[in-house]
Amino acid sequence: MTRSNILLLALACGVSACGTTGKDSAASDTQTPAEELRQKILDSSANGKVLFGHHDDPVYGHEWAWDTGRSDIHETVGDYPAVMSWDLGAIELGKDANLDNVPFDRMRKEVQAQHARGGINTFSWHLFNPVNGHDSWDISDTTVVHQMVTDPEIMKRYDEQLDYVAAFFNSLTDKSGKKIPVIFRPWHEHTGSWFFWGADLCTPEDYKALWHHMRERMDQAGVDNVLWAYSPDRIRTAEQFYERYPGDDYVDIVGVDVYHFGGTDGLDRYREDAARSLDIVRGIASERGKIAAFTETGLESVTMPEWWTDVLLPILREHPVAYVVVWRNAHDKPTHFYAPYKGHESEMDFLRFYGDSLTVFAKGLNGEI
Ligand code: BMA
Repeated sequence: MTRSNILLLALACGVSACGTTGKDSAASDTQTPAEELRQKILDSSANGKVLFGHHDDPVYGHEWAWDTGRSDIHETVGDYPAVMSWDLGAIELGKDANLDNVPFDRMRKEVQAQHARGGINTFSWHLFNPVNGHDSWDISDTTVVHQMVTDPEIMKRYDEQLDYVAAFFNSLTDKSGKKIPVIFRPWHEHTGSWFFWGADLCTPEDYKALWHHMRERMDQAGVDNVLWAYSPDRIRTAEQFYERYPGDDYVDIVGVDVYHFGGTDGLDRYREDAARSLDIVRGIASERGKIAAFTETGLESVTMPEWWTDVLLPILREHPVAYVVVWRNAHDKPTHFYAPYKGHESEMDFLRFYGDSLTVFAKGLNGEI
């Protein structure tokens, strides 16, 4: 464990997490499911470990889809990711499957399986907006968020959307009927302007109101199994991070999304942006008693065969956070993948990444929380 990790843990315990959740895991009887998950992640981070995550890992991968028991990561290293990432987009329309066609029933089963193997689940939400029904990437109407937090009719529709999300989280139970704790990371990458909730699309006040309203509605619906993650796209300063921060009462995890674009040419920029962004969230996490995370990253098609140990691992070693998530391996877009698969040219390097003492996959997390 590095000195900065020890400091991080000491501050985290001093400020809130250990203060509200009991001094150690022995107090788990009195913890809510979310508090148990928080403690589990803090313990792992205090041990100097970084949990590895992958989006939609066990439901499809590079050139396969919907089989059960498959996973590109498992087929590469013989282990599942410690963190499974999912997306709820389209649940708000009452659909049976999300925007990438993952059935919600299947997602629930995989969340239960991941929980049973000791792993963690995190959710993003690429929703269809409640104003004109267009997808998250439609930025043609700059009034959507404002309407969602001020127009009574649109607010009612937003509430109905939130009720679908709440019902899903409430339906996540283990075999004994106990709620499964998960991470929810709504309104992500809002420092960019490619989603309808992005920086140029709404004011900081309206953005924060989205969060506040969401949280009230979820609390009213009895959702007590969620850790809330706030995750801008790459950031330059702490001020930029705080500009739209909904407040300590609304956030458990402070993260950041930074992708590696442009292969070798974009390497320096990626290293600099990732290092700076991670240091900002690490500093904020330690000041405020939050968990720090690398909530999304990756190099599309993993075009550098040693990307895992040459690029990502050194970043994680020098700027450690609780977990890192790489995006999906699409089954229907041959170049849209961020993790290796059996036979990919970065497979051997990913095995080294897997074997490094810094990284943790599902087998490194023992049993149910
Ligand atoms: C994006 C891409 C899209 C996908 C969306 C939600 O980054 O992977 O193809 O629909 O995420 O998962």
